[in-house]
Amino acid sequence: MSTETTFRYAYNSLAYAGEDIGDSIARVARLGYDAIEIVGEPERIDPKRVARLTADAGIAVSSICSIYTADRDLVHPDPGRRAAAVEYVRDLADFAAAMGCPTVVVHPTACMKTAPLADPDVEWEWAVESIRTAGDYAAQQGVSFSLECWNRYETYFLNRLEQARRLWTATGLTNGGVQGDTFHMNIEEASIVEAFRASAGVLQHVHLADSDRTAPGGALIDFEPIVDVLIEIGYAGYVSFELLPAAADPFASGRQEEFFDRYTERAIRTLRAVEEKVRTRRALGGRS
Ligand code: LER
Ligand code: MN
Repeated sequence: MSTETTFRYAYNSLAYAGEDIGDSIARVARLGYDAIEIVGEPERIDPKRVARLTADAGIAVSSICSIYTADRDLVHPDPGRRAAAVEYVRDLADFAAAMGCPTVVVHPTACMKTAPLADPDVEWEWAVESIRTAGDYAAQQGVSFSLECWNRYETYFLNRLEQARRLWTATGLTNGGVQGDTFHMNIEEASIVEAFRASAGVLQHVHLADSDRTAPGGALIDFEPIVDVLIEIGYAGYVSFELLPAAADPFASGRQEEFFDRYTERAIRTLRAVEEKVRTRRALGGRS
């Protein structure tokens, strides 16, 4: 019987607003994580320093949490603004490559843009074109994309994984796939488990948070069936905790003390216990 823990855990440093990245890396390493997710702001964060500090701490960079502000809209009707957004995502591919990071999170629109500015079919074609252009460049840097779905209060474009799979297929890209975030999935999917199951083979990245976006174990989501299906589909990417204080706009949620030591410790402790329980049950031939 094997109860070996094989998930690789990461913590998204977005929650550590205002902190020096050196302190964030030290915390994540000290609390037993395999990796840290880095905020996608190449002008503010020095990738060479992150590469050095993570190597010294014995952890990896799992992913880039891209920050899709209004001026980073891959489906904006203004071609100049679309091109600027593509440029941002290409810069993130360079940023990731400089840290040996495998994955850049991609979403077609600005966060908090909740209605289209053009015909939805035309926007879809712009999304395909923008993501393909940036994705071809990322492939040359050895970087993959994960198309993340967000809830309806943050976007009208890609709320459910089946939509992300369709868009991913339309791009024709092979460097990456789709991404589920349990906070968003809990609002939008009929079944989180079925959405992950249907994404077998194309699931590039996972964000975990409880229903209130705090550390798993404190609110409504049952993580056992989620862990079970991730094991069932052979998910081999990072399990990254994206925990944020309550706010409509996730990028304006600010800094709250529990998200530092307290939730960083609780998240990995809770998920490791769930993972061990599920793996043990599966090894004994039990069902969820
Ligand atoms: C980003 O990973 C995310 O989940 C969105 O809520 C935008 O921050
Ligand atoms: Mn997320």
